Amino acid sequence: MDKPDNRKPEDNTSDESSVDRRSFIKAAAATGAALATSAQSISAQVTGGTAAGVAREEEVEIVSEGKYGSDFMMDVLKQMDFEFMTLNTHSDSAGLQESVINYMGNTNPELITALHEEVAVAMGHGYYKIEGKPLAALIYGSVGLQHAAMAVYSAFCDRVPVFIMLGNQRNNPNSRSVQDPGAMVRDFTKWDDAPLTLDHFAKSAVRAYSVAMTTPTMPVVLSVDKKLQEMVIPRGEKLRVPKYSPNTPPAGDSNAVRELAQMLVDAEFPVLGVERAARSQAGLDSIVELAELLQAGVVDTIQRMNFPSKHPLLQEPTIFREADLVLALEMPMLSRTRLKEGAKLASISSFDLFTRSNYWHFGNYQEPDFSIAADPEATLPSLIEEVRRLLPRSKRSSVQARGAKFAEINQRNRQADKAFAAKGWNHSPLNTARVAAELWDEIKNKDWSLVSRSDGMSDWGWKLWDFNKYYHHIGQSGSVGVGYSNPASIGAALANRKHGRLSINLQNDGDFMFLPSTLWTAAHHNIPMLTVMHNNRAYNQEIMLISRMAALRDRDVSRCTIGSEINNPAIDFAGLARSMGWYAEGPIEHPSDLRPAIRRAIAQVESGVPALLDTVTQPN
Ligand SMILES: Cc1ncc(C[n+]2csc(CCOP(=O)(O)OP(=O)(O)O)c2C)c(N)n1
Ligand SMILES: [Mg+2]
Repeated sequence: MDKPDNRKPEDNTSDESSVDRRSFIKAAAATGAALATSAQSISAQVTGGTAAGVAREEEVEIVSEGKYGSDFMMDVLKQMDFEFMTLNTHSDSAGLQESVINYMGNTNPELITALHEEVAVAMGHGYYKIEGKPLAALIYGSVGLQHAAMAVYSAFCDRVPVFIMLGNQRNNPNSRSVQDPGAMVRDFTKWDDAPLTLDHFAKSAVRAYSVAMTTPTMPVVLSVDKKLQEMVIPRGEKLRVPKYSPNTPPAGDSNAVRELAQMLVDAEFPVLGVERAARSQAGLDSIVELAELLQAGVVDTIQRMNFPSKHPLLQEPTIFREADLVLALEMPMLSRTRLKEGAKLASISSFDLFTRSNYWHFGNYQEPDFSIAADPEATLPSLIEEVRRLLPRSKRSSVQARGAKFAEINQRNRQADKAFAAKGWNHSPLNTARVAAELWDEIKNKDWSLVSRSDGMSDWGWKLWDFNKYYHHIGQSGSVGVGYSNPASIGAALANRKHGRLSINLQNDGDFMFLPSTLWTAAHHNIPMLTVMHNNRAYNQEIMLISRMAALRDRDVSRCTIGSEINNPAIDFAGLARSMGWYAEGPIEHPSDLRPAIRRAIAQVESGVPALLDTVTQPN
């Protein structure tokens, strides 16, 4: 009889065909378990599939007697302290999944069932933007990764780390295995590997995490061979878990920082452009401090929660034209063509420290006059220090004067927004500004977090609500790929749950329908959140584009909903949500029905239940 200890790892596993009913029954019998016992309670594993794929009785191993490859893998992952592992279950990760369940007790990580692999990765995207650390996603290496690909690309564009593990069978051409699974997403991940041994897994897993978490943060992929997962670790085998030491993010060189500080101090009308500048509340606070110290205007593309939405120094992008110096903070796509002739452009960005070339996400070369390749959040404290040191007393009054000018412009912009919001206030379908305003009245005294893109509901949330904490908003998608928002919002809501925050998702109908199954995951895992539909029953942006095209060609604009409406039949979003365990109301078409529905839905969310309001809205 073969002792598992003596066998080579590759003999010591089961492939899909060997886990047939006959061998499962033998395994159950070998442990003394009753045949009627459910699969979860049988602690046995069939090992050693033969060439014909039939397991022999003597090859049955009892889990509790030894450690398996996937147990060791979890030992390695323990120090990363993954709170959650999203997955769509598959045979090539059966070893890992079982180790999470029984070896780890389904805690740190806890498995989160995703009904589509794109959901598994996009949830990681949203989760990171609240929690500041990644979750792990366990995905079928071949077909699963194909489903997940757009979500990987969105995370890459948005500089978000997701720790993706792929189940794969390197040695089995009869399975849906892949020779080089990472290849498909290599253009939009930072690093990947397919370890050959457990020792190799340990080193690569820690490296992958370190690479993913170092600025610029990005997704990484680790292909985990099924046989490695399932092998019994031979007795006496010495395996160690490499220690993970987080890298400090790259901060700007002190001479360069001093030079930049001098440029800022000398500028007459400086403006900060902020994109993915803040990674945490500390980053947001630093940007506020620098802006206030200089009384500089701030233009925010809101890819992160960089700057308070009601701050008087916040400006519209047109202000770039008036600046004599623009400092772009993690904003590599800001083109100097948007600046006035002769204006200077400076940059602090980690973009050049790592990027990829095939899938475009970078814009034209920025042509900065002065550039520091570094992480803005890590660099800002020393820049603030230098500015404070260099700012002469004699400049104080001119600094205050330009601050007053920015505040005046900000005030004008806000008044224009308010006037615009009031247009069509009583319309049915609903005015999106009214939906955002009524919602705000109900949440403003609560601890809330907007877990969707700020341009949801035509930016009205961003324009009308008071965003001032880092977790108030998760920023945009990175790729602008439709289908991101619904699952990313649930990932962010999952992160918000333990903090007791009220997660709000302003959800476009087109985006929703890519992955409606996302809702089931929220209900199944008790993730409370309020989803309010921007249900304009259309891919409205596309209708606008096609209509413009028709107008330019002097042809019939009225037909341009063809191919872009999501109507006839109208989707019953409330019914769909209820079918997956959500509290839901709608369609809500009349403004007078809105406020009571919001109150009822929030009460549900506060009792722990996800709730959806199907608000039928104006196109914009
Ligand atoms: C994956 C993907 N497919 C197609 C597009 C093209 N696209 C851009 S906007 C848009 C419409 C989005 O509709 P919806 O989410 O309902 O928002 P609305 O425009 O109605 O506000 C589409 C299809 C895209 N960005 N991503
Ligand atoms: Mg729509």
